Amino acid sequence: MERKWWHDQVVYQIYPRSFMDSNSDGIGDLNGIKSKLWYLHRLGVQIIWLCPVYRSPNRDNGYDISDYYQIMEEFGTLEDMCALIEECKNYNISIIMDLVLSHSSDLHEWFQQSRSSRDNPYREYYIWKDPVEGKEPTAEKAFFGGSVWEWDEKTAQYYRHTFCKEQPDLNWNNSRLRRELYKMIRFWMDKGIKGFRLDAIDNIAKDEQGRHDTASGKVHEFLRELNENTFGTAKHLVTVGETGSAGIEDAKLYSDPKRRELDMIFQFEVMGIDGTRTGTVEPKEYTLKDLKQVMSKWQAELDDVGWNSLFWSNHDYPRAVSRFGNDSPKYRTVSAKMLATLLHGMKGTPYIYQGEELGMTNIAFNGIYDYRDIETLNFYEEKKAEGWPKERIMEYIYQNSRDNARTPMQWDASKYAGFSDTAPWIRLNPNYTEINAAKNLADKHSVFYYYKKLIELRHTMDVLVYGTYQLEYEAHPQVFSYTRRYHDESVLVICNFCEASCSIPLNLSFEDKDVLISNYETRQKKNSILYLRPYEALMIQTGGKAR
Ligand code: ISL
Ligand code: CA
Repeated sequence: MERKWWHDQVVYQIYPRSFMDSNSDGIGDLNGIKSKLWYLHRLGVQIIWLCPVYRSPNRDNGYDISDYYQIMEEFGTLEDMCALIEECKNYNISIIMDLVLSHSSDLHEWFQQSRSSRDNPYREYYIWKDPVEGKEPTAEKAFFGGSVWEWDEKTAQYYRHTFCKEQPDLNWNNSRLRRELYKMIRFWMDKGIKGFRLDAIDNIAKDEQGRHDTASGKVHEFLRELNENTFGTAKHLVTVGETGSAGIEDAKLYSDPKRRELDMIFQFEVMGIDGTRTGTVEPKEYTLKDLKQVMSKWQAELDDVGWNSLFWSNHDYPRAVSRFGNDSPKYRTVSAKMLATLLHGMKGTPYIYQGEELGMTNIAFNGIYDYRDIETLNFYEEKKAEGWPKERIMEYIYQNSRDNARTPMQWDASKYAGFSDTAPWIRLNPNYTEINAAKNLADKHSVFYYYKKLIELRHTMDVLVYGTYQLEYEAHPQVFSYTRRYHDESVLVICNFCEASCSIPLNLSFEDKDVLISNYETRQKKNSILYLRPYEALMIQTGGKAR
């Protein structure tokens, strides 16, 4: 496999609205991010992915763009963005920008033109259809509730929106639109952006009826053209496509370097394993064996072709430790470290979502009035109308709301958590007095320093970057373990996923110096049995030079 500069790196995802407020309006901004680069540098990350910072009316917090060439007023100016890019260089940090190419805001000039008349030159930038038998042309449902079709009185046609109705889908069948997008991307490349995360990019192909086209392979044609006209023309860029619908075979097509589409994709098989955001409201039961099976399958299948992205959460999903670990005071830290060990030992690019390196947790606000996410708010209204009792709706929201991940970054224990000196746009998680960056930085056993060490290991050990993957103890109900191998180097990762202690047979003698990292200080091994305490995790070097 050809080595790439980003292969041994870890990406840190920033949700700018909730990261750091520099001008006391309660909203995170670019200068706020700039003021915290030292922190990211200390953690050791060299790539940050910025969620959208373009001009936007914020129906969907920046994922509804009204001007791709401008910065959102609340976040700052184009000068601030250039200054951030410059300052990042001093810390050896590259920026990946979020590209929302599947849709725009309804307030974008293109859509304003498009909806003004049927013969407007921008009409074909969006997807307009006549009614079929007096109704919506297809039965597809939008992600944020209702039909994907919205009736527009003025020109008497429907337009399509995969997400909310203020996010009309761009019509990729129109080559003029595509060229406009390429031009815009080159504008940002010229500003020094080192990569892109392509939002909902599997959504761009539509068939004649305006339906989401997943079968024809057109999405791959579009991506190759995009690549050829933009990021493919520059070396040293990295791209990751968000592809909610992708299975293994799609992933190979998207991320096989020979095909020149994308470097890697986000697939959502783990994110959907318990039913969260899969379109059903019933929670899905799953076991650790299911999780092992899904993660191992992706490791094996993308081993030679393509590249994995590894993540436990992002701005659309609940907090990792609350969802896959244990966020009770007793086990929060140890289980957060266990999850980190498991993920960062795998092959692919790990992504850290802001606050995950502190073990930040989910939130349960008292009432719907404290929630801000459009998906959550629409869900609440929809279920209320269906007659769900309020308690049931809130229970669901506590588990699943995207706002779990969007409460402000917890910097310290001062009022407003050091995020701002005024009330933030969304309420803080009250546990900020306990869980915050200052406290983590002051404690060498913190989750923060654990992540730092994992990042360092990846920078120094080829086996973690390029090694093969083999699942161990497959049938064990509470241990997730695997071996990585690269030439004569090998590493064994062992994670107890549960609160209960357990044991495994281990015919291997190892010393403390062979333990690359662990969330416990001592080992419990007798004869050939390794005893594992609650959420215990170890990464052991089992072969190679240093041993
Ligand atoms: O398809 C999915 C999972 O199978 C969804 O998670 C889907 O990929 C996701 O909702 C798309 O999210 C992205 O685009 C949205 C935006 O609200 C999200 O924040 C963004 O991550 C619309 O732009
Ligand atoms: Ca601000």
